[in-house]
Amino acid sequence: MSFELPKLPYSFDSLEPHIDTKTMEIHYSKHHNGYTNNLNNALVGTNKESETIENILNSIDLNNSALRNNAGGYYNHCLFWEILSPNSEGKPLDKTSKLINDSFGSFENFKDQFSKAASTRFGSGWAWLCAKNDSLEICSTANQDNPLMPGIGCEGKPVLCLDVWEHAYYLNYQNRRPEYIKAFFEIINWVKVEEILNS
Ligand code: MN3
Repeated sequence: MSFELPKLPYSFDSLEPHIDTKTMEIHYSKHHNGYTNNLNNALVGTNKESETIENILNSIDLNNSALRNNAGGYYNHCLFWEILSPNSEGKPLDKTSKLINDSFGSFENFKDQFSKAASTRFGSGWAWLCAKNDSLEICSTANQDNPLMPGIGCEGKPVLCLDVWEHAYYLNYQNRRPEYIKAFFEIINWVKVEEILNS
C-alpha cells in the first residue's frame, strides 16, 4: 500500500482572488505531490507501510527527518485542502461556534489569536486550531511538524490549519503574510471544520 495525492475538491482557480491559481497549481502538483512521493519512499523497508497516516505521525521518531518532514507534509496539506472552500459560509457553524466562544470569548478574539500564531511563526510552518478535552486551542509548529506528533508542543485533534510557508502565498502576497492570513478567513470550509469536530 502507498499513500496517494488526494483529489483537490475544487479547481486551481476557484480560490481566487484569495489564493491565486498559479500558487494553487504549484502548491498541489509540485509541493504536495513531492511530500506524497517522498513519504512513500521513506516508508520503504519500515514496518509502517500499511499503517494510517495518523498512526505513523503518533508514533514518529523525530530523529527520522525524511519521515518526519514528508509524513507531516502529506497530512498537513491533505487537511489544508479540505478546510478551504470557494463557497465559504463565512462563519463557524453550531458546535464550532459554541466551542470558539467558550474557548476564546468571541469569534473576533479567536481570529486575532489564530492570526497572531500564523504571523509570528518564524520562517516556515503552520498555525493550528485543535480540539482537546471539549475545548479548542491554538498553536503553531515549525516546518511540516503537526499536533499529531508526540512532544511537539502542540496537542489535540487538528480541526483547522494554515500553511504559512512562503510557497503558500509568496507569488501573490510576497512578504505580506498578514494579508494572506486575512484572506484565509474568507475561504474557510466551516462545514468541514464542523464535520471534523463531530467525528
Ligand atoms: Mn505547503
